[in-house]
Amino acid sequence: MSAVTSSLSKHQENNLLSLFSYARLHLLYKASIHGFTAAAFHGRCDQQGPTVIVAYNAAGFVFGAYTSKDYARSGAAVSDGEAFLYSIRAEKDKPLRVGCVSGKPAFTDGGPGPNFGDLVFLHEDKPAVQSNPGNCFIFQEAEMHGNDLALIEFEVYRVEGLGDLLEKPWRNIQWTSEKKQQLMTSIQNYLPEIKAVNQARVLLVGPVGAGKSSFFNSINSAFRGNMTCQAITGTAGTSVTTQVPAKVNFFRAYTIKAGRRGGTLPLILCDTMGLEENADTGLNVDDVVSIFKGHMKDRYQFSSCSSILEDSPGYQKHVTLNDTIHCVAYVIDTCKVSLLSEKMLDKLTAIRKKANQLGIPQILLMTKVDEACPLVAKDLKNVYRSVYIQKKARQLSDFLGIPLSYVLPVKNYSEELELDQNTDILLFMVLEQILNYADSYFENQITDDQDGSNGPDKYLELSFYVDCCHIHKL
Ligand SMILES: Nc1nc2c(ncn2[C@@H]2O[C@H](COP(=O)(O)OP(=O)(O)OP(=O)(O)O)[C@@H](O)[C@H]2O)c(=O)[nH]1
Ligand SMILES: [Mg+2]
Repeated sequence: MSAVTSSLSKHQENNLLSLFSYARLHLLYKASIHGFTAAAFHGRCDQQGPTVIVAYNAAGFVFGAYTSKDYARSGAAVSDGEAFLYSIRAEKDKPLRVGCVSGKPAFTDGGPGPNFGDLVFLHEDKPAVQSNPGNCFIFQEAEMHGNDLALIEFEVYRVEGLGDLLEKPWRNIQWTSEKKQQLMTSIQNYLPEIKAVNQARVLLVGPVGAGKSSFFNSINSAFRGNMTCQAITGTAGTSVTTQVPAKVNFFRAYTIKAGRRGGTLPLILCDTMGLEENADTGLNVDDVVSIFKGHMKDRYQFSSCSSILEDSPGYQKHVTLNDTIHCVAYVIDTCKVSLLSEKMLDKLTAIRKKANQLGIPQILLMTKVDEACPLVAKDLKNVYRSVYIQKKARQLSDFLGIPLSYVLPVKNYSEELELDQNTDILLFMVLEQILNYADSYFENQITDDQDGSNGPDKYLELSFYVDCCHIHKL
């Protein structure tokens, strides 16, 4: 499924955003893809909170309506003091903004297309607008839409307020070179609690394009001391991990070196193909369970039609605690939190359930904090002061039932050519936390051995148990 993209040019988007105090736009509906019908509009735009309609005509006008209220097909006339109609034209610097006449309703919340009285969109389920100014909104038709009432595109965006900066950050970070050095040293010196295990094995799971591979590249770069791109990254509707056959559709277990000729870190980052909404595309839950249990070998080639089987070439039958996953990091794009679909949340919940059953600690990485909040883009040190990022962290914690303390914002390297101290610090903080949680996993294995009579063999038994679970699907 290819991604649905906005038809707004950067100039038009900036002009539209200038009508709001401080907001970002999420595309909910695009008529050329979803249909120029009232049913398609309501299916995607009802109960979405504040939204803005963006209609395009062949005369070059981009115009529409904002409401802070829900569409709900209630049949009621809705009053909304914040509602307005607007129009953007390339040759004009400032958009036209027309507020609602006081005391008049902003729109009729019916079953047909959005009806702002003076402008009725998707009129009679067609790519058309009915224009009748002078009742609730006063405007000149030539200025609003140039008297061209046929639409070449019609979109609706959710408008999300970005909020400001908190007076006090919700987590304290020292943004100093000493802190960076201390974090690096503590990660390099990390030793898993269990002697038989050499490296903490961390699995990165998340929707397509969330930044899983970029997270590995970023950590690798930060430790190397220069930018690296070992894992292939990119943007597309489907997982980059499946686009170039025989090149990137692999399960990868990456080791990381401290410096070019330095030693290997006590950490393995396992990168997977992205999760997709549909049941039969992207990474499937059965494959995730096989990875949890250590059965998937490095470079196993994912297949979206079937999960790994015991007789598959990349299946590792005999596993030890070195092969199992010790911590799962869910990777979610902060910009897309409110667009996570039920289907995607169901998939993530199914994976969480399996991880819980196996006692694997889980953490949530919110990537692209720079894209999500301009205040963070301006200065990464604002990451724990941004009201928007905090709101998204809380939302994610709610959606997935993961305590807020396990939700960590992060910014990956994406287009930079040089490393940045603050980006490194945030990345290392995440890594340090991951290692702490991996330790909880190891500690649990040890506390299970209450009488202390079991040496390393205990873990061979455990691994055997893991294996049996798989075979007998206990
Ligand atoms: N600005 C910004 N861009 C990011 C960040 N993380 C990733 N990106 C960009 O997002 C796009 C997707 O990143 P990937 O790392 O390929 O995502 P992925 O989760 O591995 O995707 P699949 O393997 O396709 O499932 C790339 O263009 C990255 O450069 C981030 O923190 N900030
Ligand atoms: Mg990837």
